Amino acid sequence: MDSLAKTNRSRIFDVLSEGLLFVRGGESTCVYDTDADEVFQQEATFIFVTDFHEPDCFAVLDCYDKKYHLFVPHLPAEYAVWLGEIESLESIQKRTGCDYIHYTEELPTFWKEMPESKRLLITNKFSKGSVGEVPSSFTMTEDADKTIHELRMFKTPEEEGRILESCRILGECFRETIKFATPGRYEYQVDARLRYEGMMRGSRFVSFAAIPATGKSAATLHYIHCKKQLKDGDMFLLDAGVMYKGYASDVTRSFPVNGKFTEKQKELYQVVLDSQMACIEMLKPGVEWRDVHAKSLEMLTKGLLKVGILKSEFSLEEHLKNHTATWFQGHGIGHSMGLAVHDIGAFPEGRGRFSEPGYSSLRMNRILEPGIVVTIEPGCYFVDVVLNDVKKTPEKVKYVNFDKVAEYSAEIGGIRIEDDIIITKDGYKMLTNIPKTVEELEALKSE
Ligand SMILES: [Mn+2]
Repeated sequence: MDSLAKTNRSRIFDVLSEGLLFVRGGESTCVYDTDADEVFQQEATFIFVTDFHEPDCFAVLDCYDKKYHLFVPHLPAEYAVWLGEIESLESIQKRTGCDYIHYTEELPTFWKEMPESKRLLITNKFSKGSVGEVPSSFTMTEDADKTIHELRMFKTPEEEGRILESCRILGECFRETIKFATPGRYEYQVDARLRYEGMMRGSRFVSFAAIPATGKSAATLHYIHCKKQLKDGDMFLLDAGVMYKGYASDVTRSFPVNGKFTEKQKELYQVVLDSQMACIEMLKPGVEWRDVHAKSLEMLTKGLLKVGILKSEFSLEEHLKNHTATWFQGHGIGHSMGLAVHDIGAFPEGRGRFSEPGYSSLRMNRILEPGIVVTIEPGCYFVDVVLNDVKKTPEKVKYVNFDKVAEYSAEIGGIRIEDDIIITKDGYKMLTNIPKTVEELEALKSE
């Protein structure tokens, strides 16, 4: 085991000088009301603290003495028959580097024997229900979330390494899957191909249910139904990610299933790509996340004015003031990413969600700093329910040329382009490297 969790624990000890930090691991589960085991995936914060990927465990970090206690289940003998060899406590201790190892059944005694001077118990929301019976002399807080969210936001070199590997694997998955997504296949088969390619490269899990959307399906932002057949002429939107040792990646590519962009597809694709490039270029420490989002709306407005979907009889400023671009890009510019694909810590103390129009869908409210990993994912979609509302609203309808909307939406459901990026001391570093320009995608499709 590498030093990832050890580094994280010492970061926690640097912040918390007192208290017992209790973290609950993920639980083994069965499929609904059956005895069929589900595939176990470890809980994110537990990975952060322990990097131990077995179910039904707890960790206690003794911040007074900077010691790490690991609690593992006392497995019955028959486990060995049905599920495999039971690892000895010595072996687990060696493997995890924990200072002390216990069975989970010993937790009540552990609390009871804790000296009076060490009776501050800190948990997070996820863990608090599992602390068991704690003597009344303990003080309990749920402050752990605050501390852990903030630490998880800033990636250590070890964490960056894992995310980079996750992104590298995903790049290979995308290359194979984009080639595979041809007319006649089904959306769920595209999903299957991506999972296959990931597993073959060591990614046992995806980082979220993939969005493999052909034609009109791509107008649904989190489309996961996966039932439709790919037709010649369709644009395809593939938003997917894999996990590598607990760390996520998350990429979107949009491409024609027959391998050749039409003129209209190419034009609108370029609008989204220009927006993405402009947003990426502004990434550096000190930049407000909301300003990156504002840039994407500005770029989309300019692009839609150029292709004629937004009416140029109104000025750029007037379009921006009326948020006309948000009728075509209803989501935020991206999100933080790490152990979770939408990583926690995006709203630090004193900074909540935005309420003003055009900004309420943002998944983060922070100033960028080195070590933060973000996705940049502008898009442009023709969403019937949104556009029908625009059509019915006199103060909105005047800004949009619906003949143009009809022309473009006949060939495009939606386009999104997404990459993963880490903020560095003086700018940013791309973590993903997957064909993206019209030329690159057409060349890949013709391989
Ligand atoms: Mn994303």
